Amino acid sequence: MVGVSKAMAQALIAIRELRRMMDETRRSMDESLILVEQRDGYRVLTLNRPQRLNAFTEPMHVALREALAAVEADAGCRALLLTGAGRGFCAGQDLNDRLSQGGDTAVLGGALEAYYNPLVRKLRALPFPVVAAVNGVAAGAGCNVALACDIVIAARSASFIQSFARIGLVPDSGGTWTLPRLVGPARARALALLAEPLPAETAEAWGLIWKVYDDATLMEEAHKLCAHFAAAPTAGLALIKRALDESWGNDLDTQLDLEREFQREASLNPDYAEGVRAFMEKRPPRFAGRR
Ligand code: T3D
Repeated sequence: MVGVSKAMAQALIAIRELRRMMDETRRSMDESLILVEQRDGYRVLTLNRPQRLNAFTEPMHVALREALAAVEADAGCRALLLTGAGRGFCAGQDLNDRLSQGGDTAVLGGALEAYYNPLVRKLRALPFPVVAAVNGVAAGAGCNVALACDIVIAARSASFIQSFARIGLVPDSGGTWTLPRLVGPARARALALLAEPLPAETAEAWGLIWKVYDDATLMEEAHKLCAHFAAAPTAGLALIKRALDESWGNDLDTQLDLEREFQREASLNPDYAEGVRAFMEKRPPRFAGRR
């Protein structure tokens, strides 16, 4: 009798544990770390950990990597919009994952190799424009991931912080490459060494980002940009991205050769013929956007 009731108690505990695990799985499925929205010709990816200002965790990196792979594999996708849920864009690495219960920190480098560097490389290499709509604070790697996008627009209330120096780290996710190229060496050094927040309006005035919009209109403007790109000559835009990126490592002579080759490639795409015909016929072009 005693044996039977012990077995029943164990079974009840096992059922309760199973229920708890199922609830947890359901909850984590409901709380997608990356929200994906399909629009006509483009996709919106929203970083979704608003309670932590969308700071990166390993599961969020994995979800973002999968979402980006799906975007790239979709031949009908001609632009990408990246933004953040809640009041922040992204606060960089989640520092909760960098402090053990005993108070120790780990030696870094692994997450850059596994996640941040491939993410920046992917954003640069996607064969269509990537728009970042910076809806709030963008700090640490969150700032530099935004700056890796092709067109960065921001809410007037947003700010950009190279917060690394505040915790004894070095700007990563391309920051040491991007910053001096966008704002020049003097401003890049001050931003990286002082780690002060740069208001969105100053970021625009300095050429760190493309444009600032009132908070209430940011997303509307971001969607307008993406809708424009979704009707643009996509293959040509991909070549523009590559040509501008490759220019940093080339002298003028090499770049002129590259432009000749890219122009040849662009002219073989039907969108070029459509563009010229539409101009001659005084009508708007209808680009197929094959890539
Ligand atoms: O492998 C590697 O680690 C290398 C890769 C490194 C890449 C990096 O990004 S290193 C840099 C990491 N990021 C930071 O150092 C930024 C830390 N955050 C902040 O300095 C501030 O939160 C902000 C300036 C971004 C915003 O300030 P504020 O006052 O608007 O908001 P808050 O109250 O500080 O933050 C709101 C909540 O989000 C708060 O949680 P609570 O108190 O309400 O429970 C805060 O702790 C949390 N939060 C913000 N940023 C992070 C974070 N939690 C964990 N990690 C964060 N990065």
